[in-house]
Amino acid sequence: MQKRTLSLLTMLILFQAACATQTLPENTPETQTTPSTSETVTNEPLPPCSDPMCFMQRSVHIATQDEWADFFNQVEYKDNIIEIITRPATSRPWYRFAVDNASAKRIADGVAFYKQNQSVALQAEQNYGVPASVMTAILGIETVYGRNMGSYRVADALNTLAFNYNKRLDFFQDELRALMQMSKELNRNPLDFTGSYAGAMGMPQFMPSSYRQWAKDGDGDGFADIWTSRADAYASVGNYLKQHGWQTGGRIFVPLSVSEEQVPQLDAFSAEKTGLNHTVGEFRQLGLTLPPDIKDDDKALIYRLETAPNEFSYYVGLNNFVVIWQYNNSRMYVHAVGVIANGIRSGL
Ligand SMILES: [Ca+2]
Repeated sequence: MQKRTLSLLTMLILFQAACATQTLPENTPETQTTPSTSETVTNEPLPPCSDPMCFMQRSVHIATQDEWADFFNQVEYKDNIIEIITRPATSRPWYRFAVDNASAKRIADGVAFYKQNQSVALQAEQNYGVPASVMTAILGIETVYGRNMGSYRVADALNTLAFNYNKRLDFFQDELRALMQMSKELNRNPLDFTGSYAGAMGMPQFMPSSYRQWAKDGDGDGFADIWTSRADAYASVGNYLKQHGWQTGGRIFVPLSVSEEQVPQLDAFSAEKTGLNHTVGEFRQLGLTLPPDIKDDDKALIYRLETAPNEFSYYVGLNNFVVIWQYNNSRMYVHAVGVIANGIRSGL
């Protein structure tokens, strides 16, 4: 190990002579799948580093060269992570997605989990204004209520992806820096943390940058322990949703009854796949019926889900739909959260 430290440092010194001295901007886009927005980029970003040497040089504002060298001497490269992440994504229709993510069993387990953790769930609901059922549903989809949190060392996962997953080198290099930062802030070894193959941690599956920004200590022991403290997991999810604009009392989605002649227009809305570009009033003018408590000027979108082969149901997504979308950028994910949350409420 010592020998490799020396060689890394020697290489670093040689490398420094050749490498530009700019540093990367510290703030990078939010990790968890924000719906696409067009933000103005004023500075030309540097291309991502292709190796730890360059990365270390650009990251000395986070940790010293010795600390980084020590880190890179201990982390491992995990072949199977690259295999998993580069597997072609199969796009599943809702009726298949729902079997895995919003089944009756998932809902029943959610009711049980909610009941077991009712006091901390309701405490978080009170603190953040997000229904306990919604936070429970997110923990249910992310990790089956804390059962599948992933057993990779986050350091290994990020080290593997940051220099080998070419599609998202920047993203994972930023997360690697965030991991080092959070370790320092928590006074822990960066190799201590476990998570998924992509570096998402604990019951709510926060990436390190999200942990630093949104994780909360719900049980008051001074540590936002999203791995083992359910109070902390609830508080962290609640805080994330609140900070992303959750409207207390607002709905996630509303199912629509649709006539045959409305279908082409609704399909066009559904194909937009962007944020809240329309208003409820606009949809009412098309003859769609929405519950009277939803105001005409509430922002809204329309989406459809394939509920059986070639059969589609249509929904209006409201503000809180887009808030959950920022947790995971998939309409089926958001819909599943709504379905589980409704199921939990009915099952209590
Ligand atoms: Ca805690």
